[in-house]
Amino acid sequence: PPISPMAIAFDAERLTLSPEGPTLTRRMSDLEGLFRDSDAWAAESAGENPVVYTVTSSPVPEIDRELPQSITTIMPGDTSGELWMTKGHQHPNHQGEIYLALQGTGGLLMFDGERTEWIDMQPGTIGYIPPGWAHRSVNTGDEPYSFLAVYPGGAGHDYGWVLEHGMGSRAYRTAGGVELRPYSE
Ligand code: S6P
Ligand code: ZN
Repeated sequence: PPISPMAIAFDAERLTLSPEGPTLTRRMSDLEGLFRDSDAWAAESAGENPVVYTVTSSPVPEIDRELPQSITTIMPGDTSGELWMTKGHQHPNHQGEIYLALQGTGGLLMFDGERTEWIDMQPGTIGYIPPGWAHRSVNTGDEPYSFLAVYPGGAGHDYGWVLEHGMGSRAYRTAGGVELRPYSE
């Protein structure tokens, strides 16, 4: 059954939602096949296996015609220079999505299979993901990077698409900030 109208309390400092739905924790070992340096990834996974990001959801369910929200927090770090990031996914039935940066600094990397786009994200930036663009978030700073996502409940998550097609570019830490390099370099 559809859910009722509701207020969700958002704590802008602690970045919590109340009431809240499920929280997801992705550790390094959950990011197999995504970092360029697979040996470094394997060593970090077998070692400390750090938390790379968490996703806290609102209680709005991920079903067609609903409009759920979530807050993703990516820890600062890099694996052989490649900045810590989300797995990235494509929406199987090509629906759009909105991100609002809340804390820290990051980037929104998008790939439609041919073209790559990058949006610098800092608190207050709204990043728009058009239908058909795979999307990955990256922490470019040295503190946690958090953003709010609002997305169609029926959009789904195709993670295999990124394993098959890549993301067009990879984001690396440099002295001056971030550098994008071709996916296979
Ligand atoms: C959902 C939305 C976000 C991501 C989250 C984690 O459509 O884009 O809530 O799920 O940032 O990223 P990923 O790639 O592991 O799902
Ligand atoms: Zn998405």
